[in-house]
Amino acid sequence: MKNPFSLEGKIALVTGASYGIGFAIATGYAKAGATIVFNDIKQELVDKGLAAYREEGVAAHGYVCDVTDEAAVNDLITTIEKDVGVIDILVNNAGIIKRIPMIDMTAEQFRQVIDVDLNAPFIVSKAVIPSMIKMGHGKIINICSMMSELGRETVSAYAAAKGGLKMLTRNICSEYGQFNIQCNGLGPGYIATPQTAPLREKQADGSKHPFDSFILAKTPANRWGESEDLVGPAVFLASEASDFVNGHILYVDGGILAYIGKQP
Ligand code: NAP
Ligand code: GCO
Repeated sequence: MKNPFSLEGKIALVTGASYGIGFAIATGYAKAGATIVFNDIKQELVDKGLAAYREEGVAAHGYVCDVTDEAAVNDLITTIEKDVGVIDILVNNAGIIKRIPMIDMTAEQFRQVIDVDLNAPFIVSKAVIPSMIKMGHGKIINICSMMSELGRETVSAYAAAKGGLKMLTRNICSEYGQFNIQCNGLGPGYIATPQTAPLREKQADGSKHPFDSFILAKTPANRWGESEDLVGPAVFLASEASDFVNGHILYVDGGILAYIGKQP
């Protein structure tokens, strides 16, 4: 029986994947047999990413592209199709967060987060779907969040974007499932990456950051996630093993969404 989790012969584009969650997912895809393509917003990051992939034995293809720029994204997809081949798997991973109380956040700051975290997945998905339709298959995985389901102080723009990304995921499923395109979300819990580093910084007296203790109390696994915790679920959603899974948000959160939290 063919391994249903194999990605042999597939081309995967992971956006914003020079490091962090995107890098871990792309590396896992390479180990499952896929050819890896990634982009980042700066050449120096792409170069660092290429070196990091080489250290993992992965001969990745890296491109500079701001995912919020539709013309640049369309050029990127055309270039990838010429240089590497048609994209079978898209992971909309690139993302930013601004932690600012809503009434102190400017409309421009709000728009910047929506632009990267919601508009860009629309732009990149729109650019790859026509070729997926021609191929007769495709996988789109949107990196959602606990904030696709929950709010918290200071992350209004991010939660609005990630909530919208959940529904964009379901709508791509609804509109393109008939072409054998599966679009699902992957919802990480709290993962130790540069994006959450400010929430884990040791205090001046050497004690844990209060948010660090808070997340441990909210997580049955009693630990922060690692990017590697996401690789298996991401391979599943990119593989033939999930061909009848569509419009689903797969939360990889150590149990946070199921748990009221440890009594202080
Ligand atoms: P990260 O460490 O901040 O990495 C984000 C990546 O996206 C960086 O490489 C960044 O490049 C890139 N990026 C940002 N804006 C871009 C743009 N306009 N065009 C192209 N690339 C861009 O974040 P992460 O923790 O790995 O998170 C990756 C994804 O997972 C994000 O969508 C995030 O919202 C989501 N997520 C994270 C967690 C967590 O706990 N870490 C949990 C749930 C969901 P630059 O360095 O140049 O900005
Ligand atoms: C925050 C964190 C979260 C995580 C992630 C949780 O400030 O609350 O950054 O938003 O990044 O999205 O799933």
